[in-house]
Amino acid sequence: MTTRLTVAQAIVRFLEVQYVERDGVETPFFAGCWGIFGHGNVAGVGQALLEREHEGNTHPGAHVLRYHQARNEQAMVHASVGYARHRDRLAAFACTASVGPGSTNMVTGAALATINRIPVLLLAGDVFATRVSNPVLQELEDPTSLDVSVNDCFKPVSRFWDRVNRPEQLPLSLLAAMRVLTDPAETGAVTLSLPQDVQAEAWDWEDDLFARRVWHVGRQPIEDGALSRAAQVIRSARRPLVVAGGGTIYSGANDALRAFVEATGIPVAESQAGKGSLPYNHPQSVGALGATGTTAADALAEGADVVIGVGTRYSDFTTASKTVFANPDVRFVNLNVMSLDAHKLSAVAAVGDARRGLEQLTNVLTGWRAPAEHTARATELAREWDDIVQSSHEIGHAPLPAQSEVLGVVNRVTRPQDVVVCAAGSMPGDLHKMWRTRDRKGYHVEYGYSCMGYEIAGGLGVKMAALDAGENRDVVVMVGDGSYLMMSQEIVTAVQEGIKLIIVLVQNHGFASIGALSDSLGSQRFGTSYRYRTGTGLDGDVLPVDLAANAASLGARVLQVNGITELEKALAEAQASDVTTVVHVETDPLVPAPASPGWWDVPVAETSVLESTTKARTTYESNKQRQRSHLRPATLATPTSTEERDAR
Ligand SMILES: Cc1ncc(C[n+]2csc(CCOP(=O)(O)OP(=O)(O)O)c2C)c(N)n1
Ligand SMILES: [Mg+2]
Repeated sequence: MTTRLTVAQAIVRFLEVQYVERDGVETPFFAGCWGIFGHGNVAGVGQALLEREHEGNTHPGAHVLRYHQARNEQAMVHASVGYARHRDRLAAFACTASVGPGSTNMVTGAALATINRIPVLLLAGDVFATRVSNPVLQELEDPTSLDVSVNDCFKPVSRFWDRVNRPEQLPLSLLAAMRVLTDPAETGAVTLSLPQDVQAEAWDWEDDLFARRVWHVGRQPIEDGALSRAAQVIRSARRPLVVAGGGTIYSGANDALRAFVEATGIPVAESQAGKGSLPYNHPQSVGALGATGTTAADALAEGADVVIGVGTRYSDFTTASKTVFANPDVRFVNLNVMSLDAHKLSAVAAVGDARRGLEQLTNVLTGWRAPAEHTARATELAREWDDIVQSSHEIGHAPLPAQSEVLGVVNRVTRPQDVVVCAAGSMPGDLHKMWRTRDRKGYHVEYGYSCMGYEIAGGLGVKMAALDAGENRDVVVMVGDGSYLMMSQEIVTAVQEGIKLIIVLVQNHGFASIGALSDSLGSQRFGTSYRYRTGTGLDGDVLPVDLAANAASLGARVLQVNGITELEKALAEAQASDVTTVVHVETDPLVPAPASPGWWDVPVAETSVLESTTKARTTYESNKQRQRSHLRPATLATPTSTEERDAR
């Protein structure tokens, strides 16, 4: 049996019947389709979505791919990523865009999705396959080939990329796309490039293409050999440390992690994506690791002899650019579903699902514990850091509050299950160090791509995910003025969809983060604050921008506050309200958060006429000395005895 449909209609039908199953629970994979229409998709995928909406209206309850309108294609990919991350990658969105700029606007979103290992399906409009009308509006004309279009830009940022030039190609492309999207080790952006003529072309499709299809997300165990190598290294440890990454959370391994560390006494440090793996007040939780690390986590990493990475990709922020693991005999055991990550830092590679793998490790290590004084020291160090955090909430800076005070209030007044969302600027580092996470999904900072502009769009996706999952959570987006100016237009989408966000807009007139970085690197905060041009550069008064008025003009309710007491009142109002509310607060950009001992490798000019730069270069060179390559295979016996190591 066959059904005659266009390529676009067939895609929509197919997406509607894709399901995932994990741990026996089956759910639809696609939550809907974001789209902005132009000539590259309006009569193709656009027409197909319209037809299905019509179907849904005439047959209420029909399972149709719901369409959502966005303001910007990059933002709709961000919203999709926010959604899929909150749903632990078991549900995702498709995004349809027009040919040319509509599609290339999604490239940044694709990179963000792939780097964070979050699924999103991009249906990128492309130029005619038949080429008769060439060059079409917005077509790139490559003099060397007629087979190249701007959509080739998606190749390095997609985990699967295909161009569907003929209808017959579609079934295999769709199946390949689904396999990658639902594979936890391979997932990321998947791009199907769809020539505008092919989208509208009809074909007689085998009905089997539209059969309900379930993609099974298994829990791959660590194979026996790797498990015993991992156990052997861990048993040799006297100062072990777990580094929990995003994979711990996506796998739902939180309870398994807790059981593993409670049985072994090993403390847990967290990457940005892994924050929330353990609640902040668990006695073995030592918080953020690395360049934005807590004094507790970084001190434990410094002395660690065995580091157990769980679901982490060991970004430079996590390893403090490979300075944080300073013990010359440190060895790594990496539990990761992705072989690439499992093998990093010359580790014993334990390829497998985080939850299943932690259960196996708990089992094989039965009876073994880290020295009690090590566990006790971790608890003590974490308590010391928490005292530092508490005082940073209470500094009473005037006339403008410090950012740490703002974060303190937001953290205190939100409920454990509420989600804080952030991505770029000075807040991600401050949140990583200081946010007291009480729920496994309570902390959502996009720090794989750290993309300015993710915040509001991503937060919208998180809230949609929470609503779809029937969860009662407020989503609190923390956004700086720089990020806000880059991408705030999805406030309109939130208003349109009747979705409530709480957006805390922190006005500090420029890039506090890069300003501080620039200062520390001898670049004198050049180009990092928003100031009028004078005869000497961009160093005049602050600009007269009114972001509160801007947010109000987009349809949000806006509460403008002065100081911490008003902020607390406004947050209570926002919590009680059921509409998207922007709380606008001005802070002093020059008050730093409590310092992290971690370093971050940002190269400084080797030669310069500026004294600030040459001084910074000297510091840079001495920090470079601390960098480690971690080349020694973890399975080699350590060259020094435990006693010698302890004496160090
Ligand atoms: C799209 C993008 N461009 C540039 C950067 C580099 N960058 C990181 S933070 C930042 C400034 C952010 O400013 P703001 O949102 O006001 O936050 P603040 O630093 O003031 O806390 C810049 C330019 C980035 N991360 N993303
Ligand atoms: Mg700013």
